[in-house]
Amino acid sequence: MFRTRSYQNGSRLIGSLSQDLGELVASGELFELKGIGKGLGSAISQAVGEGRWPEDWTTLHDETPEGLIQMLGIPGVGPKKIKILHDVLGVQTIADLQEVCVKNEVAPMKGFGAKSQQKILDGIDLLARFSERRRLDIGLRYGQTFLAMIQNLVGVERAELAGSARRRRETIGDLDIVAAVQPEDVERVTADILSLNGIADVKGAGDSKVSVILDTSIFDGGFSLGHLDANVLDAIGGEGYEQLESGGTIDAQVRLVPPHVFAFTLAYFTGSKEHNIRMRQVAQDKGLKLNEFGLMPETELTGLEAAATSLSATTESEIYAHLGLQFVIPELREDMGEIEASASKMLPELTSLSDIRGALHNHTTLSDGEASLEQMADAAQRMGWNWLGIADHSPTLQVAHGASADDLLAQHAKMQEYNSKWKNEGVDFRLFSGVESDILEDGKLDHPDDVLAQIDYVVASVHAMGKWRSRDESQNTEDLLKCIEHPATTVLGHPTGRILQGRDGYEVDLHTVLEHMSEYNKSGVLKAVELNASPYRLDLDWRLCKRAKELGVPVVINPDAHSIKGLGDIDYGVMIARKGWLEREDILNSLTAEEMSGKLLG
Ligand code: DGT
Ligand code: CA
Ligand code: CA
Ligand code: ZN
Repeated sequence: MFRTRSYQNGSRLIGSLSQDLGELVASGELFELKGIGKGLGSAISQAVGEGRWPEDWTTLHDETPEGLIQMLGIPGVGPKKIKILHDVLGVQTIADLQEVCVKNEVAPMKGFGAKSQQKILDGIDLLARFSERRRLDIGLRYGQTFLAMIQNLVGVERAELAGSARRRRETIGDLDIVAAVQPEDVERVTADILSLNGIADVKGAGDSKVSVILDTSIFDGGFSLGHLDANVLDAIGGEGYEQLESGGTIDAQVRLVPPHVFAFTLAYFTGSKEHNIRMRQVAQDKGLKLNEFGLMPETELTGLEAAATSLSATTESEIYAHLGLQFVIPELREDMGEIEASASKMLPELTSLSDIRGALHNHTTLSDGEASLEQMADAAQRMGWNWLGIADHSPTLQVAHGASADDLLAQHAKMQEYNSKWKNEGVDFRLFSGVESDILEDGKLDHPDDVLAQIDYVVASVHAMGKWRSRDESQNTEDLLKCIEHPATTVLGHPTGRILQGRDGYEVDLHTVLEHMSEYNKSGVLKAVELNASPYRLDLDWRLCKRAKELGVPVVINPDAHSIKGLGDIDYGVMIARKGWLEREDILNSLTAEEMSGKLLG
């Protein structure tokens, strides 16, 4: 049984080789590689030489039920356990396994127990959630890597990411790529795509469409999740998640079309479906037909033949212009009012990364961050920011080493010193000292008022998820309202507590919460809502960003960085802010240090 491990190691080793495998076999050097034993080495030699694996291997593979192989994907379940479950309980599929766990038949078995049974159930849950969709950050990493490879192929004139990845949805079902290829090159480009790195399986190819499954080998072996805060790691299923993620896959479809229809195909497969339906109506009202091949007068012809009668467009802008519409950026194509705004030339001028001058919710080693105050400040300056807010955890959150009042105030004093120093040196940068306070019973904050009054601001957020998720919406909403009423509360942090692909947030009526915050802002008291930029959260949801804007509640995009690298998550926050219609003046991040200081300190 221990052979499984050595085979897995061998497989990883072969996958990461830079030398030609054929040469290694021919020269016998293969056997000198660390981790390639006699049995594995001769099997590989046979496969390379004769094009087939040893017969006992293929027989074993053929005779092993598919379900047992799929079970290997469940975190914490290895071949040894699978064999026992199969031999003793007759388990053949993941569904079988779930059933025997629910019936409590696994726990009493030798070597398992109640804890292990629960872990298997959690693992099945995680696998199911995870195989449906991927988070935006992961989807984009795959998408941009695969796209760059395709753009590099000879015969590909243009290629773009389409679908939900291009629209920057918070999770991605599958990747869609559109490539402009001359008809005579389609066959060769198709073959070249199929021979690219990172393709774990081919679902279909031909007829101008290639469907594949990508796995992490597309990243040349380099794949890590970076630092995760304890809370998030726990919510996504603990350590097992990293194993899943690094073995994860995503489906991708590439459509090869003649260059003159590229813009139409790109627009079609960018979607959303709802946006497309509205676009087709606009076209129809003008007596035109819009589809993935073109924009043409009603005709008997179909497909590419009909496209011969299409109005011409080499960019999407031209398609919108033909319909009397302003160009709609992909993030807004969700039928959330963008067609109407476009028709009346009232589309927002969306914010972008270059507007960002700082953020208010970040951690240091004072609580569960990896970097010191000095390292975080230095990184923010190098990013071109003019200010940085530090909001370490409060004492109640013990898993995150919440800081005591004394330590908090000491850090505050240190920040004041740095600020004076920078001021004297003429450096346009300053630190703001806050705290990420847990929201406690009855919406109370986690430090005495006199402590909170000494620092610059409070990000109030819920971390006792178990409790909040077990309560009803009205109770949670009421506690949030009370918390907002506290004079020290400036920012409502990750307002629902959701972890994408991990767990739902607690029930809360955010419309009421935002309306409450709106009243304060109308009377000149700053109450801002966070758009947590961690790709695990992206909370405030983009659908509500627009509502916050309408109500005049400022949004602050916060990376919630737990390391220097974590500051980079601001990118995902900006993507979602754009998707949520936010402009420069809707976000606190665009303020100068001076303006921010005025807002926080009066
Ligand atoms: P996903 O993959 O679930 O994250 O979401 P999308 O938006 O990428 O959806 P997908 O991959 O099924 O299709 C890509 C785009 O193709 C979609 O956004 C709009 C377009 N599309 C697909 N099917 C239809 C359809 O039946 N009608 C219309 N109007 N458009 C469609
Ligand atoms: Ca898709
Ligand atoms: Ca698709
Ligand atoms: Zn935080």
